[in-house]
Amino acid sequence: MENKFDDGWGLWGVNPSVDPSRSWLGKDIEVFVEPYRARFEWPPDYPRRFNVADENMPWEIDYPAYDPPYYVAPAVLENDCRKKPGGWADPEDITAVENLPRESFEGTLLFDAQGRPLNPRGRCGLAGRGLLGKWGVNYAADPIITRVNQRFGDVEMLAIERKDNGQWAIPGGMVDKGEAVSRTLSRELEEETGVRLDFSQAPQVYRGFVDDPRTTDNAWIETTVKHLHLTGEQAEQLEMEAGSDALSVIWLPLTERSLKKLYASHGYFVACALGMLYKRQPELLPGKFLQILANVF
Ligand code: RP5
Repeated sequence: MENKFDDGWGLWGVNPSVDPSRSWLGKDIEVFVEPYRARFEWPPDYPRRFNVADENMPWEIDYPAYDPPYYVAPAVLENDCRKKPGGWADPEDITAVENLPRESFEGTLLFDAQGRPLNPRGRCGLAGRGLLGKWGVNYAADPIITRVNQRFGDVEMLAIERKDNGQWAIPGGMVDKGEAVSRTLSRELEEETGVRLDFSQAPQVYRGFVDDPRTTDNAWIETTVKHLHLTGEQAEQLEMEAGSDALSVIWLPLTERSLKKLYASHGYFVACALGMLYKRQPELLPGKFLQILANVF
């Protein structure tokens, strides 16, 4: 069997040598996110990551030569919740963090000798928190909204252009302290796109690690992804306006190329959401889109 990760999609259980029109339709879509961007990409203000070979990623592997740079962004230090009212970041001194989670969606967490949580996907070449506020898991929520463009027959998603790097993305964001995830999904969608939708009945696509370029050995993002597919009429009624972290908001036509260029793991999440939709209600997606899904899976 070929390496499942060759194309960067990180799909479990799909053998690309099998006729895809028969293979993925017969199986459950199991979403597994590989840490690739978390090891080989980083925002411009980060130091260069220490290069970690695949076999040295697991923390269980003894790796005495491992010497990642340490980085915490000034914005994180400035937003220390112990120093600034309403600050969104943990204190830099990890011993001052109250109720540090011992587990996450990924399971029971490991800790290093200084008590710092360790990334459940292993070493990724950078210590500290980088741009992430919380030590360990930083919870996010990702609302996927799709439609079929009535005029052209393309499947499209509601996408924002991120202010930090200009990439198209799902209009997701971080879960606030004590907030229910269905509330985060609606709140982030409205803040970033102006669109108001209820996610309490939306099917869940995924829950777990996101391959985000901000990831470090001691801070990472785990998300809950839910999907709403709208009729043409419902989509027409939405009033879109870019806000907060978005430069613009559009209905982005989904092609193999646009899916692969979405921020972090978002293209993979969107493909999985539509694959799952097709399995539930095949009549909702145009035949020409199935070729895109078949190529992805
Ligand atoms: C991504 O970061 C998650 O999937 C989510 O979409 C996003 C949250 O971060 P911000 O958009 O708040 O920066 O990896």
